[in-house]
Amino acid sequence: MQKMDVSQFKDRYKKKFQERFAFNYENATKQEQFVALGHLVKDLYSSDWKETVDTYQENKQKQVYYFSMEFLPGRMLKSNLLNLGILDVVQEGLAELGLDLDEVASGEMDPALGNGGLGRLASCFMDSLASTGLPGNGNGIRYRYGLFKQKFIDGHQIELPENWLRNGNVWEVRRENKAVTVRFGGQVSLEPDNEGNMHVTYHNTQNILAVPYDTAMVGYQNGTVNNLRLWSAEIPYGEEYLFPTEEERNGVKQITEYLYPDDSNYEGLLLRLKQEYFFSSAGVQSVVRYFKQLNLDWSYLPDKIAIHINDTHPTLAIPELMRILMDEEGLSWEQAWEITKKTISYTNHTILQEAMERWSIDMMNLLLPRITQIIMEINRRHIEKKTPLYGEDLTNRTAIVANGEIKMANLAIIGSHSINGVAKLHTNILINHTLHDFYLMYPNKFNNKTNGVTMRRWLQISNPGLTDLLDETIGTEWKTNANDIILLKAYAEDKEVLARIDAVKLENKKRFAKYVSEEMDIEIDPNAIFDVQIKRLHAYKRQLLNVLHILDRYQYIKDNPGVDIPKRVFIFGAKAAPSYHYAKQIIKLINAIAEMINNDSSLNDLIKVVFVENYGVSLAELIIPAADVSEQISLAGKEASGTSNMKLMANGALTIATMDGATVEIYDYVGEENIYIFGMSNEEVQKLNAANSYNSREIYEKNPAVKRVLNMLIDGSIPGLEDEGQDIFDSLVKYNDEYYLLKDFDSYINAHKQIDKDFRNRETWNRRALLNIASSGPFSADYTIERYADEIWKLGAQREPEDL
Ligand code: 26Y
Repeated sequence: MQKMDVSQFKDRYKKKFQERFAFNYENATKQEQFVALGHLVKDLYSSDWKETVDTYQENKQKQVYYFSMEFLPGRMLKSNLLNLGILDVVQEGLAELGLDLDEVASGEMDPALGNGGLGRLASCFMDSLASTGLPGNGNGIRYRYGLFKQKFIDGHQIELPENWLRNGNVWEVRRENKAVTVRFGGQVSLEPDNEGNMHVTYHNTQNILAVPYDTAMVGYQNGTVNNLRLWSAEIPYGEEYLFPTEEERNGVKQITEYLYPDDSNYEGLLLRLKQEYFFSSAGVQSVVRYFKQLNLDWSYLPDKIAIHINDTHPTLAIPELMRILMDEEGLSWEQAWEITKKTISYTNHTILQEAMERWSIDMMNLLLPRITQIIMEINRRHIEKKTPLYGEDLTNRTAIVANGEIKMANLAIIGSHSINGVAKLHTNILINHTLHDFYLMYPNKFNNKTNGVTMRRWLQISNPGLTDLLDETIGTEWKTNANDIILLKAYAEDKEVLARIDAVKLENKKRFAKYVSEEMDIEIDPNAIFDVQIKRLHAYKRQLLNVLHILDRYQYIKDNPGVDIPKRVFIFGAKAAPSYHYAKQIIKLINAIAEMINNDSSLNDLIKVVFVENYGVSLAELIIPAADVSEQISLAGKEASGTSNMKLMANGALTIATMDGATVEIYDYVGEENIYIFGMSNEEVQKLNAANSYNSREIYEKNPAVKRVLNMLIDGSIPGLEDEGQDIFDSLVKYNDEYYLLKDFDSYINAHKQIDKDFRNRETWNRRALLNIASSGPFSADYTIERYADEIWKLGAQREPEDL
C-alpha cells in the first residue's frame, strides 16, 4: 500500500465524503463519517487484497479454510487502520478536520455474528492468519440478525433483534458470480448410465442459492489481505416461481436470518441443521471449484487445501466433500475417503455433554437424504473395520450412529486427520476421559493447541497507554513478535515504570468510569479495585460464586461500619441464552443486588456493582484495559480454555482463578505469587464426583458465613427478587449444588481477602501487574496459528507435483 501523509489523508477524506453523500462531512452523523472513512480505507487495501488472492493462486500455495458457524470480528475500522499502518495519520488528520477518531469509529456497527469464545477465537485467528502472512480464509454465515441486543428491564434480560446491517456494511463485497446452489430435501436414487457406472439422481429437491459476501482480513503491515467469506441464502434468480407461497419464500430467507443464541446448550432444531449444511456445502463447493482451476489430480487436494472445522457445527463438510468427490467427480469411495480425511481437521471446544451435537437420523434423512446415506456408510465401514481390532464394546462406543441419532463429534473425529483441544488441561481431559475410546483407536490424531488472542486488538487498539509504555521501554519488536513482551520483566524493579503502569491503568479506569456514569448513571471511584467477570452467563462459569462473595462482603461491611478495606467495583458483562431460565435468574439476581448495594449510602461506596448491558466485543475493549482483577472461577474441568483470561492478563489484571482451562498455563507462566488460585483442582472434582458423597446442605448448615449469605436469597433482604432467590437457593441447597460453589466458597473468600491486602501495597501490586503483562506473550494468537499451520494444516511443507 502506498504511504499517505496527514494532508493527503485530509484531502482524500473530504473528497470521499462528498462523493458518497453529496454534502459536507461537518454536518454529518458519526455513522456517515464512519461510512466515508470505511470506504476510503477499503480503497487503500483493495489492490493488496486482489494481489494476495492472485498470488496464492499463481503459486498454487496450500490454503486453509476455517469453517466456523460464528465469527465475532468486532468493529473493524481501527483494526484495519492499525494493520495498514495509518492509525496515527488518520487520527491526526481527522483531528485537524475537527473530528475525533473514536467518535467516528463508534459510528460502525459491531457485527455480533457469534455467541462468545468460539466466535471470537475464529476472528482472532483470522487476524493472526493475515498478520503472519499465511494463506487462510474464513467460511461462515452472513446472519441478517446477529446475537440479540440485551436490555435490562426491571433487572430482567430482554432480547431485542440486532439489525446490524440496517445502515449497510462498508467492508463486505457481494460476489454474485461466485454463488453456488445448495440442495435440500427430495429423494435420491442410484441409477446406472450406459456404461454401467452408477449415477446419483435427485428428485424434488429444493435448490437454494448461496451468495457469498467477502470481507478483507488485513494483515499487520505486511501487505497480506486474506478473505472472510460469509454466505447468504437466496432464491435462485429466475426460479421465483418454484417458491410460490410467502411461506416458501420466507423459508429460504430464514436459513441465514439469525444466529442461534444458544451457547453450550444443544437443541436439535431443523433450521439449525439447515444452516450447518448450508454454509458447509457452500464452502466445500467453492473450495473444490478453486482446486479444479489448479488442474491437478484429485489426490493432490490435501496438498493444496486444508479445511478446518471449528467445533462440530461444520462437520457436514465431511460427507459433503465425500459426496462431491464421488457423485460429481467420479472418484471411488476409497479414494474419496482418503482425500477427505487428509483434508479435514477438527477442534473440540467443550466437554459439556449438553453441548454435544446429535441429530436425529429421521430429520437428517428428510433434509439431506444423500448426505445421510454417506454418513451411514461411513459408520458401517468404521464398525466393520474396527470391531476385529478393538472388540465390539469399544467400537460400538465410537459409532457415529446410535439410538436413532448421528453423533457429530464421532463423525468429526473419524472423518478427519486431527482433533485438538484448546488448552493443555482440556486436551488431557479429552484424551483421558471424554474421548478416551477414540484416543485408543487414533492416538496420533490427538493434539493440543492452546488458544490465543490477537494482541493487536486486545492491546494495541484497546490500550494505547500501555502500548506506548511498552514501546518506550522495550521497543516495538513485541508488536510482531509477542514473546518480546517478556523484556518488560527487566523493569520489574524500576519505580518509574511501575508508577507508569499505575497511571495507565488509572486512565483506563477513568475512561470506563465515564462510560458507566454516562450510560448507567452509576458513579464509581477509579481508585477502587475493578473486579471483572466478563463471559457468557452459564452455571459452570459460576458467576453465582462471585455473587456470593459480594453478599458476604456486604454483610461484613454492614457488621463493621467504617471498616478500612479498599473499595471494590464488581463489573459483570454477560448474556444468557434466551431459553436458559436459570442463567436469566442469575442476571436478575445480580441486577437486584446492584440496585440494593449501589443505593445504600451506609456502605460508604466500599462496594459497587456494575452489570453492563449488551456486553460484546466493543465493550470488552473498554472494560479489559480497566480491570485490576480477572475472575476465572469456573468449576475445574469445565472451561475448555477461556480467552478473556488471556486478554485481561495482557492488560495487567491479576487473575483470581481455579485451575481450569488455559488459566493453568497462565499460572505456569506468571508463577504462583502473581496469581490467586483457589478451590478444587480437576482431580479433586473428579474424586468428589466418583465418591458421590457431596452434601451441599451440610455445608450450608455447618458454615455460618455460607448460611448467612444464602439466607439473604430467601429472607427478603434483596428487594425486587421474586422466585429467583428461592430457585437459586434451592439449586445450591436442595439440589446439591451441581457446580460445587459451596465447596469452593471459603477458599474463594480467602483469596479475595488476600487481594484486599495486596492491593493496598501499590508498588507490589503494580510489579505483579507488570509481571502479568510481561508473561502474556505466549498467548498471542500468532503463535497458536503458527502451530496450527505447521502441525495440523502443514501450510509450509507440501507435496509439489512435477507439472507445477
Ligand atoms: C451446539 C450449539 C448449542 C453450540 C453453540 C455454540 C455449542 C457451543 C457453542 C460455543 C461454544 C464456545 O464458545 N466455547 C468456548 O470456546 C472458547 C474458544 O475455544 C473457549 O475458550 C471456551 O472455554 C469455550 O467455552
